[in-house]
Amino acid sequence: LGQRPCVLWFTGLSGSGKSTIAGAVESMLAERLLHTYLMDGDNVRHGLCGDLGFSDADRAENIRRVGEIASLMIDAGLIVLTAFISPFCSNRNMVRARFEEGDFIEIHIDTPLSICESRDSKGLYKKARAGEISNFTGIDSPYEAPETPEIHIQNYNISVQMAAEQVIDYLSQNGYF
Ligand code: GGZ
Repeated sequence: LGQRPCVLWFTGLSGSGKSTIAGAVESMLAERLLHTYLMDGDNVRHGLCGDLGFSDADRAENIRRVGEIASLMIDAGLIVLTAFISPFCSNRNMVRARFEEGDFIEIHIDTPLSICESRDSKGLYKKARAGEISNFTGIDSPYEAPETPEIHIQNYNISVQMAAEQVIDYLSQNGYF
């Protein structure tokens, strides 16, 4: 296959750009004829994790299941991209421990809360501020930023293209393709 399977684990606030950047990375990998799969809330939280909400325990279980599926997809030879808030260091580190060294690549999409909140594409921050949604990450539920992610992207005043290229550069420099 000319590719080393791995999971690209995107973490960051709602509205930080995780899914958008992961989608752009996936397109760039596809141009190189690499085999990928992208998991995010849109294709996981309705089916596989349709029974889960946003309590700390439910988020932990969401992340655990995504990690297990990603592990199976690595066995199938894929480059897996996951885009979940995954707000807790302990949950992310639990997933990391499931993988061989180098198979788990943590990518922090670091966007200031004020920017995420000003985008508010789904109006969820507004609802959270109004108390209509509880346990909303960044408002009344914590986000624990990774201390030593493999890739740290400050997603502020840069294009999606530039953010995605940081991931592509990391993969090519470290021999994943
Ligand atoms: C955070 C919530 C919440 C609460 C609904 N807190 O911007 P979105 O809409 O598309 O992304 C958010 C998504 C987060 O799901 P994850 O599976 O990524 O979360 S976790 O990793 O913590 O399990 C948001 C929407 O779901 N959403 N309620 N209370 N985000």
